[in-house]
Amino acid sequence: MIDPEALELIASYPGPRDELVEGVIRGLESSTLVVGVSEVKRCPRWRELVQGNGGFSHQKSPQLDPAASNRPETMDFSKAHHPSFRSPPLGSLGAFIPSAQLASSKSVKAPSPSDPFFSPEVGVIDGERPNLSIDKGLKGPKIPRPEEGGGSPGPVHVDDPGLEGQIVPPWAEKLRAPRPELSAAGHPDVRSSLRQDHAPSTPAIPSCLEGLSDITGRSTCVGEYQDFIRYFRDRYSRIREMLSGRLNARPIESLRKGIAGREISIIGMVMDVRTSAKGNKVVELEDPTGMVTVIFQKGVPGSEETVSLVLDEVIGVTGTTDGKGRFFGKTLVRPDLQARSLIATGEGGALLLSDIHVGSTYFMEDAWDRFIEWINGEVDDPLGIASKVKYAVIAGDLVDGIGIYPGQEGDLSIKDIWEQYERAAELLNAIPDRIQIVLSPGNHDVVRQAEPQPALPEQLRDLFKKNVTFVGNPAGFRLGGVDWLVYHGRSIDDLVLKIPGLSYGEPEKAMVEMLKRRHLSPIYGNRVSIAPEEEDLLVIRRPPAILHCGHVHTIGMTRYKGVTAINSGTWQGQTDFQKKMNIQPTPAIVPYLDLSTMRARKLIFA
Ligand code: D5M
Ligand code: FE
Ligand code: ZN
Repeated sequence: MIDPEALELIASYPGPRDELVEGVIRGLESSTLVVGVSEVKRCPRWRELVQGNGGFSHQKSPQLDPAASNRPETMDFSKAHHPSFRSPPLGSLGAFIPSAQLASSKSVKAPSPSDPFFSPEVGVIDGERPNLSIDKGLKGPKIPRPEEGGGSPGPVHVDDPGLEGQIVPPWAEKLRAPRPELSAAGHPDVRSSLRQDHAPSTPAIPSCLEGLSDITGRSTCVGEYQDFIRYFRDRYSRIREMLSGRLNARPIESLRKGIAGREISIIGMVMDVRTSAKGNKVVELEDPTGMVTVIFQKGVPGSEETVSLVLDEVIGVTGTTDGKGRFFGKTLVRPDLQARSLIATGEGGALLLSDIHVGSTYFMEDAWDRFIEWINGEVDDPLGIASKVKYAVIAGDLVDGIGIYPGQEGDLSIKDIWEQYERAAELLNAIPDRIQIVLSPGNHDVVRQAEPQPALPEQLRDLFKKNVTFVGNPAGFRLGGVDWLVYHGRSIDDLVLKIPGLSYGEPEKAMVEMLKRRHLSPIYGNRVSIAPEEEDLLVIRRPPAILHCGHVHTIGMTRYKGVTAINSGTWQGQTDFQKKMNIQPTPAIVPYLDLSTMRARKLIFA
């Protein structure tokens, strides 16, 4: 991340700015999160030219242009913005291909410095995926890529019409584990991404959760180009498998003249979608054997489905080919779930939480205290819900983190990442021991940003009581007799942007779109950085009984084909940024799910 003032400073540099940027990056400590003014000013290039005290004797010092700082032009910061671009990986983590090499074989769009959500990832091709068929030497046409109020006593209960139908005991003991060194080697480095999971500090967790599926301790990718091909093929073949029960599809390379006019089916990944001048949808579809242009003519029954097509989703299409590389689509088939009223029921009550953002000045501590009083049975609870709660699942963003977006320091009441987790542990440890807590990370937590994310590192786990189980993001597991799929939900930002009819106010609709596509983050290369692991853990293999997300800070519940989909909102009040963006969070409302009936309620502590 770069401090805007540092960026201005760089923009005002009278010499070759790319050289300054390189110099600044070379001088960075591996633990640097934000490049600030001091990092720029201590660069020899800066000192030489601006302060005039030397550094590189081979260069003459031109005069400082007094107008330079007002120059409106922007500089190309794309390479320098990649923290790993110039610096070798830390430790002996094996082969590592910086994105420069990826860039040589494929056009790589480096993250824009103006995107506050830029995740400093290693080897993630941003905005473009490799062709599925790349190593077969098949060249398809070159396709450009487009791009509620309560208070004491007890919570207010609101039945949610979508599915059916608002509170600390003093610390028995303050948990003060010895504080580990915050070094690049031992501390979970939020800048490192693909390599972090290799660190011995994040071993697989001996979990008490049945059937746990997550990346923790299993990451193998190093971000090589071939990793990406393998990753997309895995995505393709898993979803193809789901579709092949509904379609008898042929490989795209077999669409020759001889079969022109006959109705046939294909299964491919969406490489491009555009609307032609005549209003037809033109979709470039790719499978491991080749690529074809699919045309869905306007007004043809079923063509409405095509408005929600997104890049990189895997679909089936039935239609006819002209044998010359064009395919006229009649039906679009998604790997959607089979209709069912309910996947399963279990036992006990569960609280769904997310986006607590401990350490943020906006964290709603009073509301959290009410929640804690309630769950500990210290206030009136007419429906007796508190005593029925056996589980609490947290879908990410436990803390606000540090260096997540420029200027975040001003929004932090706790500026030290370790202290944020200490405080978060205090808050969670006030939940009674009888409640099993499952904790999955989000983009504000101190694990790699690329998804799938591993569970919190071991040093942090020690802060929490034994009733907390740590899982990755996403994580599939069995709890209370039913299958859960927990995913923080960063892809909702992309889905809301790309699918007409979706909004931040109704995050459950975006979750339904995930289920229809059997993928938690179908669009590759926008907000979500995906690590090209051997298996695509973001594929929704078996329909879960519960899909639980967070991230967008708005509560939402629905049932879709038997799956209970819940977004658990937040505990963070509206931030200045969200005010500017007109994002209206619904803080301090907790979804309670009775697993024996799958009926949900909103408990309001705001
Ligand atoms: O994300 C909370 C929500 O707010 C999520 O929908 C993204 C949005 N958000 C928050 N900060 C930003 C910035 N700086 N740019 C764009 N969108 C943003 P969370 O993960 O809790 O920060
Ligand atoms: Fe959040
Ligand atoms: Zn988030």
